[in-house]
Amino acid sequence: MSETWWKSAVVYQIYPRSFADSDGDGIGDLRGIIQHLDHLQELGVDVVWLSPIYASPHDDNGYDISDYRAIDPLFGTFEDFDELLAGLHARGIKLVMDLVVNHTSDEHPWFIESASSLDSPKRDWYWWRPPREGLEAGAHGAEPNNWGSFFSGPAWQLDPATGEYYLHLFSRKQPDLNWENPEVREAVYDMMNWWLDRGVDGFRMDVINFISKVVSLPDGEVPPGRLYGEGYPFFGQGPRIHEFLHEMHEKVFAGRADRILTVGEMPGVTIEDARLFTDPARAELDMVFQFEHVDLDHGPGGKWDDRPASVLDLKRNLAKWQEGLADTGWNSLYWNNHDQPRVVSRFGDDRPEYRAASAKALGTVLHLMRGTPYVYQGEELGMANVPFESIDDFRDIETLNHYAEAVDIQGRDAAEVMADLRRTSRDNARTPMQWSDAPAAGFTTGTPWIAPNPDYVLVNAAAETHAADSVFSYYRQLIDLRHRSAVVADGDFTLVLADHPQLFAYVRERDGKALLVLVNLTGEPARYDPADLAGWEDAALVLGNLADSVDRGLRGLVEPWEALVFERS
Ligand code: TEU
Repeated sequence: MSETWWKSAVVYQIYPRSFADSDGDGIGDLRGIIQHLDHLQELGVDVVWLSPIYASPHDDNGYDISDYRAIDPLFGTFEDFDELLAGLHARGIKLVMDLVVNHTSDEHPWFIESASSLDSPKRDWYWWRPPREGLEAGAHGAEPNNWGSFFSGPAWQLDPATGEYYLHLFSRKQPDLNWENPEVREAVYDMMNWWLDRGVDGFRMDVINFISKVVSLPDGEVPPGRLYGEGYPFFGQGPRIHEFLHEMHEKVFAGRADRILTVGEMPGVTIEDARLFTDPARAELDMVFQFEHVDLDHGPGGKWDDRPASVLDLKRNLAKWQEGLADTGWNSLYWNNHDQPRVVSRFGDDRPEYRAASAKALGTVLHLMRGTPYVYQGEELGMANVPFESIDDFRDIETLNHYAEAVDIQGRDAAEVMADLRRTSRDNARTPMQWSDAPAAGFTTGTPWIAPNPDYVLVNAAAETHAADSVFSYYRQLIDLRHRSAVVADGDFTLVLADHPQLFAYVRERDGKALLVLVNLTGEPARYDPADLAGWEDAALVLGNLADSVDRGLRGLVEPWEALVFERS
């Protein structure tokens, strides 16, 4: 297999807690996934990215790991895991594990030992600091710096037993590992090799650009209206990040490159950084998840501060990434994951008359660009955001902490904050996968850990898998097109109609063959001058997302949420 096999591959992300429950406890598990492998094969995906299944207290739904070499009993056993891996491989599907090594759980033995005393041999495995000079431990403002946690509150937790604070960029139960310590790095590499030796096919690496920090941990600027300082300049892409990732490549990936996929989740990464991280000559990562396009609708106050993104915003940003990594490096392509609201509600239109068409239109835009597409569970059905009614409907620590900070501490109006949560909460992506119109969407025979989206009676796999006009069937065509077409997998990208406020249009070209992708990302008809698409008059329509698209051709009009793909050679 070539070292760049992933250039024509499509990855499917499974959030195990919400995918399928086999034992009726209301929580998804490995046997539930095993029972639905045919769904993945039917869709045509090549890789599964499996969110964490390791032992965990589940403070952050498994992104707080207490044993990297144990399967959490909630999800099953190693026998179940081995059966899942064999079942995927038998279908020609690879398995990529989620690697969370910027931090562990505070219940990990490493942290327990580190916290046990000031002179513990593992004290330096984490970031411990005394109170700010001149202040007593526990006093207001005594935290070693002014950074805030991504999950609200300060990024430091006092340990009264030793009178020192430990750093946690996320929840207080997720202490940050100190990657400056070579013992930490060796322990992580050893664990990674253990999983690859078991036959897994790579890793998605959680906030891996945060592992190198400016060791002085200085205060950050406090943005207007915010309670804490911006630590990102001192932990995002820190001074040794390329050194650490290259060392990881040499100690873990080298010699396996033709088999595995490595993708680094990198909030805040720029194109310039991504060219360095994904340049094959630098032997770091295959690709990264960038966040610019999913931050476009965040206002100055961050993700909860809504700033609607225009079609021009979206296409200019995505085109910039296409152009930025055209000659060096590689793009991952995604709209959804377990942290993002559902794209059909965010950048599409989830009203019944437009949901399917807009889901297909957004899928077309994403899947036919240059890069490796990622499909998040339910995206292939056009699953939408959830009409949460009460704060009690939510489960996500980030969401619940934000509500408490905004309403109880900052005194904001609860109804306004609830509207922000409905729009943006990660729980929009974490309600049960909708398998059928049976109770609990066919996800469980018990009580689901989080309620399903009520629209499951209409939006579900049973209704879509064999329906020719379903979102599922359309996604299957997009994936098949990538497998069949070298133009899609490896062609050049050129944005066309660049200033059109409704149309996202681009050309892919390779060895004299070309595709024109013409998508109306609005609910209004879009007119354009056919002369602006000169040379495509006789092109053949190879894909359209509306029943009558086949008759439309290039006549200067694209219907609301219509996607048209033409081919010429
Ligand atoms: O998320 C990293 C991250 O940046 C998140 O803060 C994300 O941007 C935010 O939740 C969007 O609202 C990773 C995992 O994907 C996430 O599920 C974990 O909670 C987090 O790291 C800590 O492990």
